[in-house]
Amino acid sequence: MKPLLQLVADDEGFAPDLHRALRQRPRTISPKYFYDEAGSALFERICELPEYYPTRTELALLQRHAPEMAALIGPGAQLIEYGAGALRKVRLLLAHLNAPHSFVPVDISGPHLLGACRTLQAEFPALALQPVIADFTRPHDLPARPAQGRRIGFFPGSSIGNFAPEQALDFLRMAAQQLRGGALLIGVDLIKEPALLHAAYNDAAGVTAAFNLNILARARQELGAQIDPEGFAHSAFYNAPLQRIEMHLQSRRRQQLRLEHRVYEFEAGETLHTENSYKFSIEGFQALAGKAGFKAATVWTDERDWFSLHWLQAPD
Ligand code: AVJ
Repeated sequence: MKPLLQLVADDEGFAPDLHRALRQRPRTISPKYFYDEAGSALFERICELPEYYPTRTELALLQRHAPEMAALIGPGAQLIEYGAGALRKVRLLLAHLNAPHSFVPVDISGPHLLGACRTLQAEFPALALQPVIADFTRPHDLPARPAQGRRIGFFPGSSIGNFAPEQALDFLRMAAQQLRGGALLIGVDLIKEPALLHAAYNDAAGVTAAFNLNILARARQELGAQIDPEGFAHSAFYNAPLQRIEMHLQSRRRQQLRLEHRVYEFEAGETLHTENSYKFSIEGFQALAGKAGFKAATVWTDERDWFSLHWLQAPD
């Protein structure tokens, strides 16, 4: 198991992106900076929360329909997982696959990915595992295509919801090219009653708040930023017209924040926008996928229509 490591360009990274975020109005930073080791661990705790329905609902759908999905994937497939994380969901597919060519998890968090791969390899000793440490939202290389089977993409968790509509389209266009001749199996969270959405991002135990605030903890630890740990509050709400949950870090008072000799002012109530989590209708998502060149096929949903998994055929 030899990982393919792809470094990001020098002008990219947490420090320059955080400076850019703090100069901008409104202030916005990419949610990819949530996922250091502590953040990844907090996200896994979110997935276990009673209020956070997406993981549980998607896992049940995978469990129920894995044989049918494996049949669609077919023999000798090269399975590519975008933003692989803990590799919990893919196990359900792998267990049913017919002689897969290889499994290629792509993730930005190297240590986390390699740890998860070691555990997976122990469970599937015959599986060819080819991890790629890269930011899957930027151009990246993959191991060569199989001579026989197809490339199949797997993008669970409704992580597509983190992208603005134009970025989601860019990602889907990139995936359509990478997966030419194959397909994409993608998890998409559905529009539902706002109270249910609100609860999922404002859990009683405060894990989502800790996850959100972890961005500031990282800035202090990694970049030596001077930020009052008590100075910001977690804020998450459903923006119905834009069909998205927004997460922000909201300044509790007027204050200053120092990052590498620069000083930034926050007014009381001013926010740093840390994440969007878009929700879709089935038709709305299929239309978006269609614009990227995919052909919508099977859709699996739960009884309450809270979450969906889509089988999208990539162009030839
Ligand atoms: C991993 C992007 C799908 O949007 O629900 C969970 C991240 N943020 N709680 C989501 C998240 C707050 C999650 N995604």
